[in-house]
Formats: sequence, structure tokens, C-alpha cells
Amino acid sequence: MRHIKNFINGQFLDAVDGKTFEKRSPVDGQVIARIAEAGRVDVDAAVRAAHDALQGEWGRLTVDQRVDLLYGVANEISRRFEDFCDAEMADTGQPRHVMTSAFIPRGAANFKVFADVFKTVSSESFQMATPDGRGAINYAIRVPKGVIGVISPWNAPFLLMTWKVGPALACGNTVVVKPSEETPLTTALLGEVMNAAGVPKGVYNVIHGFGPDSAGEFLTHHPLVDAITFTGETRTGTAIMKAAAEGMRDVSFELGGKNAGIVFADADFAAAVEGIFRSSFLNSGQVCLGTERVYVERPIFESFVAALKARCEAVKFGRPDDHAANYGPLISDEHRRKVLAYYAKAVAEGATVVTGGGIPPMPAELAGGNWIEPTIWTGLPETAAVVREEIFGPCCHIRPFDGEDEVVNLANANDYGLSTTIWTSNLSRAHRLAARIEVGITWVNSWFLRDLRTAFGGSKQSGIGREGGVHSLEFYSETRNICIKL
Ligand code: NAD
Ligand code: 6OD
Repeated sequence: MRHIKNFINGQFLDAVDGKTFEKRSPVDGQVIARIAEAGRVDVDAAVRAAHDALQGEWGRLTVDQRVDLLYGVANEISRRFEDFCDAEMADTGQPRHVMTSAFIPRGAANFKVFADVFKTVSSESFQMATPDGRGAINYAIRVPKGVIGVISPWNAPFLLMTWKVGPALACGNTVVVKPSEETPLTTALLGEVMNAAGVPKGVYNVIHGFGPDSAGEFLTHHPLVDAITFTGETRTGTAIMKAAAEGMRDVSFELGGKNAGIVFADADFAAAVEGIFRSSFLNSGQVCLGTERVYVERPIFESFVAALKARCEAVKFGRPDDHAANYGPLISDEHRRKVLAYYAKAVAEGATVVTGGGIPPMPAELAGGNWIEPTIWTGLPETAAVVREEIFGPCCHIRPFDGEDEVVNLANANDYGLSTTIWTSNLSRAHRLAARIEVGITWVNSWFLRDLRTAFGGSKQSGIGREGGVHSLEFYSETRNICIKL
């Protein structure tokens, strides 16, 4: 069994009061790690280490030196690629192909890409006229914000944590990371990587624990934290925003979604079925960008539902490293109970269960895991809870539509506004719809495809701010205005 410690000032440390908590495997329910739970004293030590590091060697590095260190981090992650895949598979129970195709490589890229972005970004400079004729030069420099509190979720833990840590460090900040209590392993491994790459002590710190009355809350309330970046539930974002209000700290929030998938009759049928299958069921439906509301143009509604049902019924449940398997469990028993409660609610609300709706039969050695069937419903009104609320499980409701206006109204009639995926062969229609749908990102004939240099974030209750490329630099640095009279 692994023993995971906090990472403070370059050292792996137990909690001062010796408290720990358990991490259970999603696959079979066995305890796989015991984790040091940071208390107030440990959080304070981590934040002070981060604060002090700003004044030390890290703060004196040139941009080129900092960029070289971040390249070194990316290279070390790539060198330890298998360790990261194994750790993330142990934490999440998701298949190896999910790790190798996206979640781990994108984590390494988050250091390299943001180092490149920061290295090449320019700032404004103006020559001003002055009454005495001698003029002035008015220009801006970018300075780090300071200590960034990073709070990350469990669904794509390494990708989503490094997506914040990479740009934060590229801008010269230091970080204190509070990973989800469900997924501590890759965040801890990154501490080893930071030491191996020669990143100065105190620049990257990790505290483990929970949210309320635990490490998360202690971090967000700490007065030496200068800004907070958070990915997680909208409700949690509300609590963190209240904490950030003390001391007027800036926040960047990536929150929940209830995303629409729209399939027109002119779409490439097979590609649309596979695309919606991925967007609704990849990672067992635990993706913020996932599609839980599917709208299919009426002429192909019946055939689309039948094809998606067949695709769902072909999944093979099993361990992440079982080559015969391609489908994993939910993250925890608690989360499965929440998703199963929605499955029951759908039936109570009058849904037709097209497929799934329960727990699949599993062999005895996996019976303790959080397995659940991919589930499709039809026949519900838009007012039903499972059509309105984020479930974050492997399920979707499919409804027929007639025409662009109707589907735009359906897609927009939700409090969230994170993403959409549209399947059509009519490019003009794709442009028209993409501009009308109230979300941060729209995919056409694709899903979960984005250059790290472009803006990412949610509209409405799906987030505050944008990260990605120069948008991340806007959050992780401050512009200082300097005017020199000549
Ligand atoms: P969560 O909000 O329960 O927890 C996220 C993190 O916040 C965890 O580290 C948790 O310990 C911490 N936390 C909880 N309460 C806190 C508090 N009061 N103060 C400080 N920290 C606190 O979310 P989750 O269940 O880990 O993740 C699933 C949610 O994340 C879904 O709603 C999903 O849509 C969202 N998500 C959004 C994006 C995005 O980019 N928009 C990406 C991934 C996940
Ligand atoms: O595209 C990304 O890098 C990104 N932030 C993905 C978010 C995935 C949410 O589950």
C-alpha cells in the first residue's frame, strides 16, 4: 500500500498531527493508499514556503531560466510516463488508453506549452508626447500574482491540475495545490518530478485533504494566498468565492456543465454515433465537457437511439490494465450512489430506459468496485431533473427536434453553459449555431479537441474567466504600468 505525504518546501512530510485518510480503488474497493491529511498547521507551512520561495532563487530567475526548468519538468514527466499512467489508473480505475491518449501527455504539454507562451508574449509600450517636448515612454511589464492556491477535481486529475500549475509557474508564481481527496497520486508524483528537474524548493507544494473544515478550506482562507484557481462543482465554487472575497483575491473557476450534443440528419451517421458515445460515456461519463443532453433531428431519431444503444451495450467492463476491457468504474461508492439516485429519479419521472439503468454483473474479485451501466433515457420533458441537473455519470437523455431554432432554444435553456458538440455536414449551419449557443466552447463534428493556446472556460454557471494560452497569463500575472519621463 502506498503512503502519500504532503509536499512542502521540497520535502515529503506527514501531517504534524499524524492524521491520515484512506484511498480506495474504484475497481475493487480495496484500500490502495493511506494519505497524510494536512491540518491548518501543514497548510500554513505550505503557503509560507510558497510565499518565501517568491523572494528566493525562483524570484530571481530570468524568463529563459524559468522556461528551461519547465521544459525539464515536461521531459521528466515524459520520462516517467508509465509511473504517471499507473498512478492515475490506480486512482481513477479508468482504462490505460484514456491515460495514454490524453490525460498524461496533456499534463506534460501543460508545462511546455505555457513556457512557450510566456516566453513569446509581448507587452505594450508607447512613446508619449509631453508639453515640454521631451516625451515619455509608457510601458507595461508582467509580474507574477504571488502564491496561487490550486484546487483540482478527481475526474481528469493530472491534466486539470497541471493545466493550472503549468501557466502559474510559467508566469513566475508559486503554488500550493490541493488535489481531490479521491486522486492524490499524480499530484504527489509531480513533487518528485519537481525535485528531479531542479525546481527550487517551495515553488510547488501539495497539501492533501478534503474541502470544508479541511485542507481546501484552510487554503482558500489563508491570507498569504494571492489568487485561487479552482475546477470543480459550481456549489463548491460559490463557497470558494466567499473565501476569496476576504482580501479581494482574484478567482478563476471552471465549474459544472449540462452540455448538449446536437445531431442533424445530414451528419455522417457513424461518426456522430461514435462522437456522441465518446462525449457521453468516455471516462464513465465523468467529464465536465460530457454530453448528458442529446438532441437528434427527427428523421434519424429512432435509428440514432438504436445505434447508440448498441454501442453502449458493447462496452467491456474491467480493470484498467485488462486488455480485453475498455470501460471503467465511477470514482467512488459515494459518487455511484449519487448517480444511481438519478437513475431511479429518471424512472420515477417517467423515462423510457433504452439501455442500462443499474449495476452490471461483475466477477467476485471486482464486486467491490463502483461499476455502473452506461444508460440512455428517452421520453422525458426538459423540466425533468435528469435533463436539467449535472449528473456526472455515464448517462444521457435523447430527444428529437425539428429545425435549428428549436434546438438552439433547447440547448440554451439551462443554467450551465460549458460546451456543445454539433454534428452536421452543413458548414454554414455549424457557424450559425455555434454563434448562438451560450457556451464557452462549441465543437463541430468533434469533441474534446482543443489547442492549449486557445481560451477555455464556461458561460453562465459553468465558470468565471478563461484560461488557455495568453488567457492564462491574464489570470496568472499582473500587468504593471511604468511611465518614464524623458
Ligand atoms: P468538487 O467541487 O466536489 O471538488 C473539487 C475540489 O474542491 C476537491 O479538491 C475538493 O476537495 C475541493 N473542495 C470541496 N469543497 C471545498 C471547499 N469548501 N473549499 C475548498 N475546497 C473545496 O468537485 P469534484 O466532485 O471533485 O469534481 C466534479 C465536478 O467538477 C463536476 O461538477 C464537474 O463538472 C466539475 N469539473 C469542471 C471542469 C471544467 O473545466 N469546467 C473540469 C472538470 C470537472
Ligand atoms: O481541454 C482541456 O485541457 C481541459 N481543461 C479539459 C477539461 C476536462 C474536464 O473534464
